[in-house]
Amino acid sequence: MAEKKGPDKKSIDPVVVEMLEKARADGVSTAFSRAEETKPCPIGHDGSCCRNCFMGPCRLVGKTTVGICGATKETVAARNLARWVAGGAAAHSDHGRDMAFTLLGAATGEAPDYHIKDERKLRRVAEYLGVPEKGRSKEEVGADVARVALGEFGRLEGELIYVKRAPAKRQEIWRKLGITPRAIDREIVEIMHRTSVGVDQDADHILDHAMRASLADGWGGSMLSTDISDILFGTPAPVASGSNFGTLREDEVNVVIHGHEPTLSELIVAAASDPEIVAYAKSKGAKGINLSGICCTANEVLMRQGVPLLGNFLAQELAILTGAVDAMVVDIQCIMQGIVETAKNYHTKIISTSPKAKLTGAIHIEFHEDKAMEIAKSILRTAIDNFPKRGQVLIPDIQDRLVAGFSHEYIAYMLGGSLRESFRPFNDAVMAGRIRGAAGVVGCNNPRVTHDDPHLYIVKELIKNDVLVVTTGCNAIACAKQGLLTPEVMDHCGPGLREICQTIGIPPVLHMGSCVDNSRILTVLAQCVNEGGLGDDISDLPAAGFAPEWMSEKAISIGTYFVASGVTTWMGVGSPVAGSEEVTRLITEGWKEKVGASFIFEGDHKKAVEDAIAHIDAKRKALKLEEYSPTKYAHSKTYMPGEFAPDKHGAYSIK
Ligand code: NFS
Repeated sequence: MAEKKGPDKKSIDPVVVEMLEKARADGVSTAFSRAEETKPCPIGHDGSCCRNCFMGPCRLVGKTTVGICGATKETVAARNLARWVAGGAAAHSDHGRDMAFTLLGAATGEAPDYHIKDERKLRRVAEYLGVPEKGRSKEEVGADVARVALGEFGRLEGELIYVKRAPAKRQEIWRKLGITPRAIDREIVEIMHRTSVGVDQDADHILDHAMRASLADGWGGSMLSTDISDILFGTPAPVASGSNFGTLREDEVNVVIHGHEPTLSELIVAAASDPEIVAYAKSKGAKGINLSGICCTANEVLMRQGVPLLGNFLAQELAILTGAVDAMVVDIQCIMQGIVETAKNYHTKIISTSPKAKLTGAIHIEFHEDKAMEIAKSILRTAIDNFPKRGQVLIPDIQDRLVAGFSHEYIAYMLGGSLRESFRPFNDAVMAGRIRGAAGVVGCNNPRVTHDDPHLYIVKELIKNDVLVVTTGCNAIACAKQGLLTPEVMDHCGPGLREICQTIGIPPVLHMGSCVDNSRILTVLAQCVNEGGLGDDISDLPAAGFAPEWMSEKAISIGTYFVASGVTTWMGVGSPVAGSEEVTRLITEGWKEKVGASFIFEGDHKKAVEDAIAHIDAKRKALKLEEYSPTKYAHSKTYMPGEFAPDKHGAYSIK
């Protein structure tokens, strides 16, 4: 029998360890304890269970090699993976659609509490989308941008407009393979059709379409979501804030915002400083209202408003255990049903708000954009009324500082200045070998691995080896909690990367936002290629992707569109297609031939990062760049005791 994990092995975050001890003492179940009690079904885990009709479910193990209809292991594993892409792409894209409706409401006056904040971005996006903007008011342009965006979901013919944001060669690869996304909804629906009983049976063919639907997410639904959120709430620029449970306040009403869409959380932020609401909080004995975020909502309101990050996906139940959370306000996605049960043991009110997501047992205050501020205030009043009902409170006194807010616009501005925004200095640094390459490290938490450990190990290894890291989602929150989003972390970087970060004034780990903001990473990659000197396609770049602790369908969609865009991507935890060697081959070697990148499931995060660094070096070699030398730029730094320093072979260790 496997050794039971004590709290100390469940997370490397001391706050999580402390709260898990409290959970045990209080007799409260959490995702961590349930993961211990419920082992994954080994057949489903490997992608060998087909439940797409009622002749089965067919479990393809042992002597059973085909299902009742004759479906093989390859077909079943490919269908299962494709359906996950459909789920993930649907979630991101439906979020994007709602952002477009909010923009439409803001522009027409039907959502009077929303306004177009970033007119410059609006006019840029209008240009991309072919909306005339000269001589027109921002409201006129905004309404047309929203309509064109909404049209992308059900586009009747042609290709998604944003496809042209990709480098020309990448567009050619997609067209040649027949995987250029046409309409966002269409690609998702087509996955569901093709994978229903008796339709597409060729694993390779099913997987091609999975790539197409994932591209409709990355270069469609998610990209529109990011752009429209920036138009409505502002394009992020560097912002300082804090993270972890130490940001909760004993003497203030703590409202935790959790979920994904910024539509509600932005209004909660605005309502929290309304004098009438502040006065109401004081009338109940609190000093004010303290907001903090969980999951990707946290990243959205951090990037634009500086609201502190309370924790990532696995912290949601634990926050309630502090006894200090007066309300947890949720909208959509990554919200565990378990929070309602946990809250029954404490005073926390769980408030669901989305017309799409009700939580049984929670208070439902449905959010509608035409009455947004009024509803946001009523939510806050419910939280304030709960403040006097607090029992015993335990707030671990641990927090870290962070700098976030690195939109692709800001990175280009930072590198080139406001008059000549450009990726030139970055490309030059890569070509000179000061920066070895770049990696996107993103995605969820998963209690099947030690919480935050693979996330942080990979990021630390990368920066130590002169690889610049861009981060989003739960990885960004893990990095924040360990102080990796501050300039001080420079001392943990390789010398070349440090020199560049010091010159430009950026941390080596750049927080680019929420999971839909992975589309910002696609834009950065395209801009690097277009800048010149690093090949003519994304697959030429010395770059890698990681989702070290993935668990959701959304992470599968993200990983698939990274790969289909040309970035070899390592997914941690384990493989959901392990049951089929053929599917494993198709998404690694097969996709490498087709789209120039592989989708690799590797449960050993130490091996994953080693392989990724070797991959980055191979890409440098193919570009005929100078061979990377870890000691070449080491002269620029005198190493002090306790710092990471290279030996004469370039291996880093604490001096
Ligand atoms: Ni994205 Fe995973 Fe959820 Fe955000 Fe976190 S769990 S796929 S990172 S919060 S969406």
